[in-house]
Amino acid sequence: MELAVSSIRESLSARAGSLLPRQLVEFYRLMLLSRRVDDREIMLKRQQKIYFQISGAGHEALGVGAALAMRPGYDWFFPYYRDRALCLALGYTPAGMMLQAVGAATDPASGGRQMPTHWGSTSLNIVSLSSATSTQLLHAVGCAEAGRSFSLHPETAAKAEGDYRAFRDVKFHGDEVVYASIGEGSSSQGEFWEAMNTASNQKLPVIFCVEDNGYAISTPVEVSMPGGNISRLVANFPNFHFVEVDGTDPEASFHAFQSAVAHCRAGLGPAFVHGHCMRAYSHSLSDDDRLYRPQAEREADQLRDPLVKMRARLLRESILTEDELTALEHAVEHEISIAADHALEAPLPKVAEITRHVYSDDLDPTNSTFATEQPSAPGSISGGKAGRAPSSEPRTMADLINACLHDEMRRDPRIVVFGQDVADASREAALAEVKGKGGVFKLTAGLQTEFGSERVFNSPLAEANIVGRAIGYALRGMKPVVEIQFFDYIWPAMHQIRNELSVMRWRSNGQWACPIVIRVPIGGYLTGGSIYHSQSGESLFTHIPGLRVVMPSNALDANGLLRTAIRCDDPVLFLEHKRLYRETHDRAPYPGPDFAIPFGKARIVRPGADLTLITYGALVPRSLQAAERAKREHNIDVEILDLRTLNPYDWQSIAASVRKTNRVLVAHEDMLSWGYGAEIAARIADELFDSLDAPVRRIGAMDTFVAYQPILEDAILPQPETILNAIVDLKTY
Ligand SMILES: Cc1ncc(C[n+]2csc(CCOP(=O)(O)OP(=O)(O)O)c2C)c(N)n1
Ligand SMILES: [Mg+2]
Repeated sequence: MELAVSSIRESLSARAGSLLPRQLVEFYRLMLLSRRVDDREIMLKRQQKIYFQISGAGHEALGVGAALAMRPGYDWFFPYYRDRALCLALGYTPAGMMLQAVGAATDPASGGRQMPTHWGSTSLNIVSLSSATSTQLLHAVGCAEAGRSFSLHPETAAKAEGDYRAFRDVKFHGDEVVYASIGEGSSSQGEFWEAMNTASNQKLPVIFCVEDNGYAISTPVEVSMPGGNISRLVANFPNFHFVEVDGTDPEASFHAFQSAVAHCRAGLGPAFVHGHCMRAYSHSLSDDDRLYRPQAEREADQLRDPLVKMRARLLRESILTEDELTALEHAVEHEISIAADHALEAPLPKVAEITRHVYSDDLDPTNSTFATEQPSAPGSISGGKAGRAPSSEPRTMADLINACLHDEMRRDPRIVVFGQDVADASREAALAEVKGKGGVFKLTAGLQTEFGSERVFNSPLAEANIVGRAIGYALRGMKPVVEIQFFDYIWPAMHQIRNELSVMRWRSNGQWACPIVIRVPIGGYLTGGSIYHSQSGESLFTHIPGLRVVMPSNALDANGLLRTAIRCDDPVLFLEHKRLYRETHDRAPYPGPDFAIPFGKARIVRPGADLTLITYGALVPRSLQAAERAKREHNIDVEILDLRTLNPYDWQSIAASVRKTNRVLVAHEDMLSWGYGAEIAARIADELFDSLDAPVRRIGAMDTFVAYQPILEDAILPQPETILNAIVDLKTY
């Protein structure tokens, strides 16, 4: 069967005219295969043997046309749930689809973790998709950018030991094309426009396919789209090749994609294929379109059913007889029956393996690979020619983060840095006259000047664009280290972080991963930062499985933890407290280019016997002030633990300290209720109850926003005085 598809693809690519009779038959067979897999799934759903069904019925001609114009395992695919016919024509098997429908352990895309139609195949370059509409378009853009980068610098694809590169295979050809599809309703998502912007601007070889069936569930196209025609709205994007086509016509669809592929492969820019399809069934089996579509409208739509039209054509043009069609249909049914029977008997996923692939199995950032915690001796030069000597002069957190970025970019050519205003100057010529910006906090200063504009560049002002593209880069094996300018503006990227970045490895059962680093300035105590430049909110991210969350409190830790974050194989949210960037008390000498600190290892900032104070970030220096006063004024000896990484966190050190002191206070800058401390306090109460001589206390900001006027900010955020009072209260409980 696979042979038939590849031979038709080769014979098709050689010709531009109308399809030969045998090619039309193969086209029809693939369309029919798709429809009949849907029909079988519908039957199985009605028999309660599968748990969800959504069909590709009505989209088959466009899908097969796209697949036959492209190259499986060579080009890249970011399809959506209606692309059953596309996937089958690329070589995905009905058996693979059925295995996903029943939720089998051997489901090739997700091992029983995702709904049916959430395809994924590493050999076919079909990237695992989520249910979220349009998110994958930004991944497609990043994927195309990574392909371009590898083809310009093939040496960067080389494997390397000691970091994520050992586990990330790289494939590239130089002229591969990236396909990404959505329904017309999904073009209302901002991510659609963000992806179109970058693909256009960068002339990337991405084919955007909009499969227009006139409805988004029950919402007709004119409700969400001005004028009701997406082609008209996108027509002015530069560098695009545009085609609007009857997506129920196999030949027209195939030729539309042939021209789109030719434009992209030639490096002329992206393409936009707008296919007018129809919905042969309701949106999904959970929907009944008779509730919102009049009968006459539904009947008119059925006349455009591509399967019905194609069958009639094969008969009309005497390409196949009725008997031959029946034989073909029987063969397809037979293939599907075998696939369904096989799926219904397939082994189910093991409950014991539920948490497998939340994080990388290959590289554990808590392990000794990263335990080079001793700074190199000053004067010794490690890291080769490019390495820099450790120095004894103390440097700020901002300096040592910047130094780590320089070191790692020298060491690993797959690193790219992008975000808002992170370049020294986008207009390179200006650098002859000006110093360069390098980030609003200057953390990326000098990177573009040293590593060039291909590796360090400004993004558009769109946070989902930054994280979504980074995911695409990382899927191809690159290492984006991106910046979100302020934590307060991370929310447009939250959808990408929560629904794509953190879940990619788990939902694909370990087949796809996107280990990027997101650096984010966070926190208050700035005086005047107010609501949109001083917020915290780390617990919203520690609540996300699959995402590592790091928050250093001093220059040395920031340097060593950022190095681990960059080398590791999991996505990392790296929270940098703005107030600590240039403090003098947290400075440290530059520790050399190989200094790394494992995740999940707390630091004892101050040993003590009477009370354990668990904290992190800007509350570390404030806690230290409070502890010194507690000793001086009340003779209370406080032990301070700086967690440094919030996920994973160092339970062993917490437990050891609490067992010693029997009293514990958790202090953080973020709001108290549902804050990070709630989890730590609950676990201590649960597992260390017998060691406690007093209740577990918490300190956090008031449950409100950070205000502009300093007297308000001071009252809202925890102060050393607040911590001191809690220490005294707890000791005398
Ligand atoms: C971000 C997001 N919001 C809402 C949904 C729920 N949803 C699933 S499909 C769909 C309609 C999509 O319509 P369209 O893009 O036209 O594609 P079609 O299903 O018609 O092919 C909606 C609202 C979702 N999956 N993702
Ligand atoms: Mg639609």
